[in-house]
Amino acid sequence: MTEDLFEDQRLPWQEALCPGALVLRGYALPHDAALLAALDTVAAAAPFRHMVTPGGYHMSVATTSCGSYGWVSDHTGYRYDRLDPATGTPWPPLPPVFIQLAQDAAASAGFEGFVPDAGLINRYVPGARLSLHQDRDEHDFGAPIVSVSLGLPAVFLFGGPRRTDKTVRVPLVHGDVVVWGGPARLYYHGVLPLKDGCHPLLGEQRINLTFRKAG
Ligand code: MD6
Ligand code: FE
Repeated sequence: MTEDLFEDQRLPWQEALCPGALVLRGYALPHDAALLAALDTVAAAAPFRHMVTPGGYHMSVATTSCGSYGWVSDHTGYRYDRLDPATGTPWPPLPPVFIQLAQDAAASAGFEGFVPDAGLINRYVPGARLSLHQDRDEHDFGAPIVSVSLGLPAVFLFGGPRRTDKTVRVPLVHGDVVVWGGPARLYYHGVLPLKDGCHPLLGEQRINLTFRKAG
């Protein structure tokens, strides 16, 4: 009966970070090949680039977007825009596999009826990091965010409503999904510098997909 010992550790496995924030371990694993194929299509139309922060720094993370709205940063600030500033054309559409995964993951976490209109894609190479921030450029904080980790593992820093709140370290690996909303929607979070490594599917990089309702 050894199976029973591990009954509650089979994937997918849910871990609550706090009310409103949930890690769905391995949730995206069955779809990783389809997600990566769709990612290639998006990145071919809207290439990854290192956005400039309002403070004038280039982000170590490279970004692109898909959907009706893309996330943009420049010297004037952060915003969502219907056009990709690199091409002057609309962002490529959200691939159906992205929409389905985002809806299903949100529903599993208790957020029924989530329909993303923005997919922000972050690419990390070893050393790249994301400093502590809130996601507050979206119009409707009632909608959750669904975040999918692919490739190299990373340590997600998860804090509270104030920048100075204590943070916990959450290791995220290929296939993990974080759903984030309700009372945690505006909590500070970030990603520690990515460690060296080589992932069998993605090589020396981590990809994070975040699905939002921006408009
Ligand atoms: C990342 N994620 O994991 C960065 N934001 O690469 C985020 O900044 C994030 O994972 C809001 C909700 C979930 C997230
Ligand atoms: Fe964020």
